Formats: sequence, structure tokens, C-alpha cells
Amino acid sequence: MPDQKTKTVVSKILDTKDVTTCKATAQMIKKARNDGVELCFDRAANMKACPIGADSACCKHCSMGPCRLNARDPYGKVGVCGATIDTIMARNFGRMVAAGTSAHTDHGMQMLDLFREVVNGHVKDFEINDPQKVLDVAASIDIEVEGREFQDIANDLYAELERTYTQVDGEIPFAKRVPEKTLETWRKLKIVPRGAMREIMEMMHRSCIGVDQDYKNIMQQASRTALADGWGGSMVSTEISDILYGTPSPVVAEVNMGVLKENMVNIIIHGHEPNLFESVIASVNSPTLVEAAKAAGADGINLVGMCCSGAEMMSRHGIPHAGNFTSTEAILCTGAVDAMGVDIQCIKQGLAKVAECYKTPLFTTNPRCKIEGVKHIGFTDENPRDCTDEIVIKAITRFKSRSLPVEIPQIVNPGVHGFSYEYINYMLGGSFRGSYTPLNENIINGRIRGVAGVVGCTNPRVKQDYVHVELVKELIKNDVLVLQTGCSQIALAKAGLYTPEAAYLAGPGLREVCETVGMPPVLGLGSCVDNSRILIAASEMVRTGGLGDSIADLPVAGAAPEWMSEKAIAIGQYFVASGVYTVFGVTFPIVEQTRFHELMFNGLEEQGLGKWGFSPDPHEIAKMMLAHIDKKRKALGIDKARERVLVDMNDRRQIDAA
Ligand code: NFS
Repeated sequence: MPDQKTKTVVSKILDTKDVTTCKATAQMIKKARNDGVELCFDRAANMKACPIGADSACCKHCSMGPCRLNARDPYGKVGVCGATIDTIMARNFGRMVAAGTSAHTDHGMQMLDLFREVVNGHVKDFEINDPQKVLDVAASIDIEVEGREFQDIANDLYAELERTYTQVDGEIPFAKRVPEKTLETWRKLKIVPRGAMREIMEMMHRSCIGVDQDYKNIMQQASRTALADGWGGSMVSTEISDILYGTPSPVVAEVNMGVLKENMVNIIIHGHEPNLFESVIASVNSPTLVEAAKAAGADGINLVGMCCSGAEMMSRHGIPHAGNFTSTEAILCTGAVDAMGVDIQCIKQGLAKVAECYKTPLFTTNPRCKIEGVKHIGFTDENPRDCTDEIVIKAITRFKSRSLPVEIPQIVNPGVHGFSYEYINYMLGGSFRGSYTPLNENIINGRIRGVAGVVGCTNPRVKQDYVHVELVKELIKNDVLVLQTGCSQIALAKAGLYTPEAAYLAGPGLREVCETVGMPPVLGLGSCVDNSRILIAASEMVRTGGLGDSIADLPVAGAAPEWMSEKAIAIGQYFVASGVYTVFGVTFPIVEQTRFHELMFNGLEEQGLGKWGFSPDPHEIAKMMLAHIDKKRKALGIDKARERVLVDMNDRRQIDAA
């Protein structure tokens, strides 16, 4: 039993069948309940979401309020300052975009800081692993590379990319990668981002009381801010991480809680920054620490990832992954986690109590993310091992003194991960004629109906993994190639969709392509900042030809069916502003039958951008995405009559048996 002093009484009893389709998580929820330990699922069941807040119909931006409007009569009332429902919803939405963008850009800027310090030789523990990518990225933004010293090119690349964040005026460097017609639309709408800091600052300013009170004008700045994330902060983060740690290529990796090993020192790293994780890899491979683990009676040290940095490390190095966002507390109930190190983002404060219950040392490492009562071991790029060696030593000590019974769900799902934009190029075209031509050809000839990005979080307000898995199964069944990142990728990996054999679940056209190339019907691209890889792939599809002149012309669609974070809203808005129809599940912060709703779900598309969609139901989301893909095929003149294929009972039996 866990520590009696720290356990909490769970009031509302949950049926695990209603909260998750992840069998390992379900097993741990039951164990937690027996142990009297509360998890996020219990907190969600016992915390009714505020209906006014869920509709985004309230404003607390000044002390004349907070003002609450009535979603059933949205125009019957205004705030004390006179703000209408449209102003209030647009301001709230803009601030969510600003918050999400700030998270990705702050992360990206830290990666860029590290690149600068590696290039100038101040940081010795990290190095450039993909020098070719330095040249490729530099060339993509018109930095001269021919006949120049590598160091000079790298310095120029740093200086140029710094503008992504700090530039006061002008277009961000990666605007050069945007298809011409898409960029033209942005210029017309005045939404080409300057620097992310400037855009976030202006978004926050404009959403203050008494500033921007025209919902269309507020959304113009929200789009510009979001684009500073997708084509700016996030894209720089992905490119620099590839440069420093290597560009991913397919690798077999194991996913699910069974990656924990009873007879080993288990360490989980959970968060979003690859530098912490890379340094832990060095620590767990240190002969001294491996010896210490063995001296403590363990067979060795077992390093495992969770959430986004976990997805990134799995893609790059094949490091096992233990689960997505809603499983981070549940996994501690195994009693087998000897240390958990976290950095930034999606770190639940609830982890502290669960870790205490199961005597798992939990460490924060980044000055941006401390948790009351949790030990902080500061991580620095200059001396990274000081932090990560200490985490490993603490884990070994905990292994030696394990006093609680260990129960590890014995479920492991191997799969192929690590598809980058570059690898897709190579995979489809071969090393001598790498290109997206075969992808475009297969879309034009109808073998592949379209491409979907299914990404984002899990959320204890909906059955974990269920919406992701049902949606993706239906999309591939209908010959839609699915690209994935983040916690969604982990959901599908746990469902067994990351094996080439899973192609049997795909429709005949997609199956044929998968079998020819030897790829799974879903391609995992890594963490949430790696959604920028989807933008680059979409640009390349436009450039390759035959599918229209802008991203908005492509037969593509996106979804975040179990989203929860403001980061997801920023991502959704940059996909919409890039021209992609993007459907969210769970809930959407909006009141229907308002002008703001009309703008978001139709008006933006009329401006030449993409648009939003919403449904909590995976089959409905699939229907909406397929209808959009078909509409785009028709506009391109490549449509042929197709029936939407439903996943029938026979398919379900096959899936369950898989
Ligand atoms: Ni994305 Fe990563 Fe997961 Fe959602 Fe959180 S880990 S950045 S926000 S929950 S996908």
C-alpha cells in the first residue's frame, strides 16, 4: 500500500471502460482506486466544467467584471464596458493563441540559444549531428552556402533564425518556404508574421480592455500570432533539434507501460525539451552509473519517455515510450518508476502527490517550471550532466530501497516511428530522385484520397485514446494517409497501427501504396512542435505540382480530437491560417449562432484561408474531413465517385484480434 498519510479519498467512482481504452492505464486506475490514490480522471469526474467558460462567454480582463453573457441569448447582453459576445470570444481565443504560441516559441528560442552556444564553442556537451541539415536549412532561406566555411554558414543561420523571434518589422525567415499563392493571401490579409515576440505582444495588447473590439480584426492578429508559431517558433525548434540531435528516420520502438522493467532502474523523462533527454541518455550510458545500478542489484538502467519529448526521442533514437498525457500519473501507480524528471509543459501538478504516494522521486529541472514541494535540480546546457547524473543516482537509491509492491501492466506495442519530411521524400522517391512526386501521383490517381494530420493531446474529459483511434481507423479505411504527432501518435501506437502489417486496415488504394513502399498507413512525425513537418510536407506537395497553387487547394484536413492545451489552439489556428480545414473534438470555446462562430467556421475560408470544424464524435469528424477532402478533389478535377466506407463489425473483430 502507498503511504497512508498522502493518499486521498476518491469520491466519485469511475468505470474504467468509460474513461480509457488504454488497457494499461485502466489497470493502473483500478490499482490507484484500491490504493486510495486520486488521478486526473477522478478529478475530471468530480469537477464539473463551468458551462459559461466552456462556451468562452465570459470575460475577466478587467475588474469591472468578470462579466458573464448568456450563451442561449448571446446578443441579449453585453459586458460592463459594452463588449459584445463576439469581442469577448475573439479576445479569449486570441489570448489562447498567444499563450500556445509563447510556449512553442520560448521552447524554440531555447533550442536556438543552444545552437548558437554550440556553434561558438561555449557549450561542449552537445554537438551538431546533422551538418548537412545546416546547409539545407540555410539554403532554404537564401543563405549562400557554396564555397563557404561551415562555421560562417552556421553563424549566419543563427543570426537569420533569431529574427523569427526578435524581428521588429518584415517577414520571418521561413516565410520563404510558404507556397507563393498562400503567401500572397497572407500579404493581402496582412498576417505574415514579423517576429514572434512582437506578434504575441500585440495580441496581448489588442485583447486588453478597451483596445481591439472588432472580432474580425482581433482574429487577424490571432492568425498572424499563430503563424509566428507554426512557420516560426515551432519550425525553428524542429529544424534546430534535427541539426543538433539528428534528423529522424524510421526506427522500431516499443510503446506502452510494459516498457518498464521490474528488475531494472526505471527512469521516466516527461516534458518537451530534447536537451534534457539527450543528456539523460548520456548519463544512463555512463559506465560508472551502470555499475552503480548493478551494485544496487538491478540488471541495468531503463530509460523511458512520456509525452512530447518522449515522442521526439522515440522518433530519433527508438527510446521506448510509456504513454501519453493522461497516463503520466497512472504510470506512477506501478510502483516501478524509480525517478521521474520533468522539464516544461503538460506537467500536471497532480504528479507531485501521486509520486509521493508511491515514493517515486520527482524532479523539476527547468527554472520555468517548478512545482511546490517538488525537488528542483537545475539543468543547464553548460553542465547538463550535473543535473542528469543526479537524477540517475537518485533513481538508483530509490531502486535499492523499493518498499512498495510493483505491478507493471505487461503490454508493449512495437511499431515503426521516426518519419521526417526528409525521409518521406527519400522513401517515396528513392535516394537518387527523392521527391514528393509519387505521393502527388497517387493522390491524383486516387489510390490515396488525401492526407490528414491527426494530432494533439488526450483529455480526461473524454475516453482516453478512443476518439483518436476510431477517427484514424476510419480515415485510413477510406484511403486517407494519416500523419501524426504528439500524444495522438502514442494513442495509435498503443492501438497497434504503427506496424507495416496494419496496412490491412487501410482501404485498397492506400494499402497498395503502403505495401509497395513498406510503410505503415499512419506516419509518426514526433512531438507537437514537429507539426511544422506537416506544414513543410504540405508546401512540398504544392510545389511538386498537380494539386493546386496553395495549401488551401490541397485535399488535406487536420484534427485534434482529444485536445486540451492552449498550444493545441495555437496549432489549430496556424493550420487554419495556412489553408487547412481543422476539426477539434471534446469541446470548442465558442457560442454557436454568433458572428464570431460564422467567421471561424466559414468566413476564414472565404478569405482564402482554411476553417475550423468541431465534433466530439470520431465518426462525425471523419465524415467532415472526408467531405472536405472530396470537395478539394472535385475543385482540382481529380474526383471520382466514392462511397464513404464505414469500419464494420468484421473489421472491428480483426482490429481487436490484432
Ligand atoms: Ni502537445 Fe506535448 Fe501531449 Fe497535448 Fe501536451 S504533451 S505539446 S499539448 S498533451 S499533445
